[in-house]
Amino acid sequence: MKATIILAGFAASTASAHTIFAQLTAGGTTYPVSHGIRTPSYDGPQTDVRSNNMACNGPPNPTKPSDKTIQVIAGTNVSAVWRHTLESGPNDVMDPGHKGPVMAYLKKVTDAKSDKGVGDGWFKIQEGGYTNGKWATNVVIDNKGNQVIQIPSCIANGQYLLRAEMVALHGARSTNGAQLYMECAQIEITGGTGTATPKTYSIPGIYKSNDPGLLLDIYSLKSNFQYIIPGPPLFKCP
Ligand SMILES: [Cu+2]
Repeated sequence: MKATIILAGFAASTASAHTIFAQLTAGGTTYPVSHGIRTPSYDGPQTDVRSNNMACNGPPNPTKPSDKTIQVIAGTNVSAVWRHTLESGPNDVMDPGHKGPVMAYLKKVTDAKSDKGVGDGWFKIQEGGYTNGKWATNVVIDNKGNQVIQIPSCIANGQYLLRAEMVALHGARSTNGAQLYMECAQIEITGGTGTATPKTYSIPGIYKSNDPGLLLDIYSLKSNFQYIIPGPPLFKCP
């Protein structure tokens, strides 16, 4: 009886409350929904970490291109703003039962508006996992959907894709049960010193379906549990 109730709860939350990186705040401006971001009209996850759609989302979620690029100053904080749907407000970010890590990546590109993002070139610039009993997704939900990301001061100027990602682990006890949500924003970074050359990684390729951070039962955590955030190490300016 108890199991039936729990399963019914999962079904309800997975059907109704996924999430989308819908808009970007940079330089004190919150740009309109879908401005400079390839947003989908449906908020479903990607679940196959080997798929090219891991880079900037895609089928079965229909994503739309944007002809905008957002100016970002190196060394400043931007916010990826997450919403349940493209019409949702700050109190409807994602079902709080969607618990997991939060990450952000950059890729330097020639043309941010057309680059598909698939393949090498990515480096991780922000991450949150499980700290003091709280998942990073819940930190974003409690922060009205704002994922705060510091753009490194030491990277080169130019066009980049900014890939923001939230992962929900409620179904992650089985392979490919983790739900990964990501969109790519098209940005132009200025003010960077260009003194660092980050080591880069391929998407797909950064995750494996059996990564300890993607294949685990979050409902039976030991008291000394240490979550291992998936993906490459965090890039930091020297
Ligand atoms: Cu969901």
